[in-house]
Amino acid sequence: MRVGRMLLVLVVALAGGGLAGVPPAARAQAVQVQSSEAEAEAEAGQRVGYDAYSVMVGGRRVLVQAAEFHYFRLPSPELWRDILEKEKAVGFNAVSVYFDWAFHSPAPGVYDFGGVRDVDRLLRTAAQVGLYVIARPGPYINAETSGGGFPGWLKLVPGRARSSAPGYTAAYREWLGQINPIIARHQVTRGGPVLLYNVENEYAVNTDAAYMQDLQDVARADGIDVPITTNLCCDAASWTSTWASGDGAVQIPGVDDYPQSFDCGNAATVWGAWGAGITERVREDAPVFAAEYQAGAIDVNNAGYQACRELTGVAYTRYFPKSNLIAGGATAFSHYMGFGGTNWGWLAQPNDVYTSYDYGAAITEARQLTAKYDEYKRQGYFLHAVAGSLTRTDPVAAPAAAGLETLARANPDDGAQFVLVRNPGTAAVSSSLGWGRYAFPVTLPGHDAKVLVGGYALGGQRLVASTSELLTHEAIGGRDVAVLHGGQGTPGATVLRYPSRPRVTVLEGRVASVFDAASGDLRLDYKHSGLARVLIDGGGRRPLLLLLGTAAAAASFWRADTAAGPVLVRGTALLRSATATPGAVALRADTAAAGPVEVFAVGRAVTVDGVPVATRRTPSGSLLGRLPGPRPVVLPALTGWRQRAEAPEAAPGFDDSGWTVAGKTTSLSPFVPLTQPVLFSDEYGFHTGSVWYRGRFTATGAETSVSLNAITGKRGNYLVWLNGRYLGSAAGGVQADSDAPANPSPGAGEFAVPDGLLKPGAPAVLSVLVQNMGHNDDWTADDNRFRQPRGLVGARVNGSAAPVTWRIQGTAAIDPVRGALNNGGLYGERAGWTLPGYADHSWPWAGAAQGPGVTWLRTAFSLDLPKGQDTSVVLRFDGAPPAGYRAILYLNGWQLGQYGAAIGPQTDFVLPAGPLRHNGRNTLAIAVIATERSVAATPVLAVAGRDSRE
Ligand code: IPT
Repeated sequence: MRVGRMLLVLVVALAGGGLAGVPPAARAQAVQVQSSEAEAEAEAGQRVGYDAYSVMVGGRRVLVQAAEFHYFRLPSPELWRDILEKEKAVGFNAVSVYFDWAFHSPAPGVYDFGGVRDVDRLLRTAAQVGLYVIARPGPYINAETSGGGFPGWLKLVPGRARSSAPGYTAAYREWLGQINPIIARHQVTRGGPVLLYNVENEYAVNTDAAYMQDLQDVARADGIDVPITTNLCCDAASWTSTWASGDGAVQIPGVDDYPQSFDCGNAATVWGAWGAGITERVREDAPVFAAEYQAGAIDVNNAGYQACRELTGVAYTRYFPKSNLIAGGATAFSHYMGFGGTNWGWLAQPNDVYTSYDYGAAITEARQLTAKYDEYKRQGYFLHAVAGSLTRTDPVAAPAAAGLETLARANPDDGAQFVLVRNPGTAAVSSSLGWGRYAFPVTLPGHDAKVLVGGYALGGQRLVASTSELLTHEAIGGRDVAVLHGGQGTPGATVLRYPSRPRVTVLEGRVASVFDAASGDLRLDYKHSGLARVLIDGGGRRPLLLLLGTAAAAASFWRADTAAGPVLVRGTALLRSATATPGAVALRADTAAAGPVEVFAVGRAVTVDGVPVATRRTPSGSLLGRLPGPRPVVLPALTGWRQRAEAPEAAPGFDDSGWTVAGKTTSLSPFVPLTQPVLFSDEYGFHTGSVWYRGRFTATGAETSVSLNAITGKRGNYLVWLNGRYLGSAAGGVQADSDAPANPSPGAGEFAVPDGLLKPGAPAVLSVLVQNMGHNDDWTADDNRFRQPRGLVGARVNGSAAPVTWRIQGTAAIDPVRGALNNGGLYGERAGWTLPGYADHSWPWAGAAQGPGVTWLRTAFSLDLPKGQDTSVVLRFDGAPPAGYRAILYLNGWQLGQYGAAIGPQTDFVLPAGPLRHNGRNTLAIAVIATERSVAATPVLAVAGRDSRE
């Protein structure tokens, strides 16, 4: 066994030189080597360099095609592999990853890298899948995460965040001291996947060069030896530094491009709202790096993420990223986001996002592939195929086409030309492209673009020019197989050059060919329709199978590299990987429905997920078989809900003696408390979710009302009781730096004291439940936003001068498995009502109206989902989110969502495998926080997607 494995490793290592742009670790995956010992044998560190054209690994140019992925938004390490395999399968060779400080650190000096926080495992998985990693540990990451990645406790650390102030410096060095060694040991230079190391995030205003420099000095001292990058956003006019020179300069400054902005509600009309999105060269000696290339949007106006997917859909993707390539000359870029995921727990920054971080990405939050994924694949495969030429190009004069815009680049060494043809108008244009000696008909719909290739060594062939876009070309079994594509019904022409007349056999479709003996040019003319197949052999070159299809036909192909060369597969819903031995090809593939599968590979036999597939040889030389679809999935109805009201904290006699006394008089926040003492929840160590306050005073009987102010971030609220009597609720304040002067009384609520409620001389208790929604970001690096308090910021009993003494309670204890951001401080959370083991059998059946206040619903269900099949399950509420209450959803103790009209439009909540037991018993708990008497809706289970897979 061991001998066999070593032999395979050797074979693959030899073949590795031919896998241009494939991370070295992909070789390990290609032979399914799992043992780290074998991996170590296969891997040796390679130097990462760069010049003005591209990044280089071991002296070889690499076109870095990445997608952003946030492990912290998918609380299921087993599913990290699923997402990474999908990013790999789309043709990308890298993944860009933020590391969220707050996700790992509940308190100063306390760091957790276990379970869903096991970033070592993440980096290992990336290596096994064969993806490079762009590591982005911040310390500031933005990313719509609570605090922009800053832990809540940083609010108590003196010194401006994102500066060289000593307090902040000590804090971020503590984080880097934890995360850098992990990243460092997974660098390409040590045989791992980490290719680039990005410091800070869009650090362009209120900058401090000493801080920017220290981040890099610390990284170097911690062993980071790959190139250091940063990402600037988006508008050069506002940058105070480009970090291209001087103190704090990075090696490869990148630019974030968001051409479509974030107005998802107007997806139909927005086109380049934030400009053409052409990434600029920031530093002359470094490649053009689009560190974040818009690939979705945050749903700032609650239009729903499907609208964001349209805003940044196929049309956008066909136009802007292609322009970026040729106009900007980018050879490294990352699509933000490739997969958005979920703001589970209290991960979200409250002002821009709700639970879902689907982002309208190409892979949905429920891990399903979309039409945008198809477009990524068309571009991803193309770039993979031409990377050898496209990683070193200069602008050249472009062939012209009346009514269309053209731009071109060429490789000075091999002469390959890349021509962008785009239609900036909204109406279709049919024109003629004068390219070399040829005039080719071209038709482009409005707002569409193509990148055409000419003068190009296509495997063993000479491609003179083509008006079809290239999907890929692969050398398979002694011949070239090339796939070209164009819009349905549009004209296509391809010219290939031969030393002598070749034989042309049209196997399928209608393709006209003319050979010009003088030039040796074979010109093929056709209309893109279905998939035409042309076999060209003789002519002094090895055979070529030319597959000429529509864009949809192109998207039906998958490619993978194996030790015996590349494999092309047509059909299946996903090709995860392939392994080949002379004689057979083994695919790991998903199907969404029964259907044909066609395999272009060396060998006579095919297995899919280990099961042999009966195939026959086609005239194209491929193997054609049929695959079954996934098995049906039956989900149980959710019944047997039990219900229990809580909020004992509202009752006057509640024992709060164990709570923290809130008596501070000062705070580091620039926000001046409206009354004393300081009640900001962070001051007392409660950084996450709900907090309770109890204020005691001696009544005079003259009290008229209670005036409160709470800042919660957008979507938060608070509920107020006096001596156990519910007085009402108010929306929490959202106080950004800019409205500070305009809004001196954020989150104000005025609550009348009912007549006769308070007796002169008797003790009175004011109970306030505040829903803190997470911390503001620090995008402007000025502390006003980030240090904005949470919780009560002012409290006054009107009509009385009696002093009020306060106690506060938040999260009781950090959940060791689910982490610091999972729970807030509701009574039920403190008492373990969220957990599967909690005994609720004495609770009454649900259904009665409850509230205002806090009510819990619980039920359990068992699943027995088909094994070896990927089922994506969601929790679905019927109808629009309710206005009278909000619900916090827990699955087996994992806080996976918040539902309510004040939160956002979301009605489907993804239940990822891991937290969800696919074959076993599960418990759901829902905390309903009602501002009025309500009957809470109960959700159902639904299937968001199912794919067969092993
Ligand atoms: C840019 C950030 O770098 C990233 O973290 C994320 O917040 C993203 O945008 C938006 O989702 S910032 C921007 C102003 C485009």
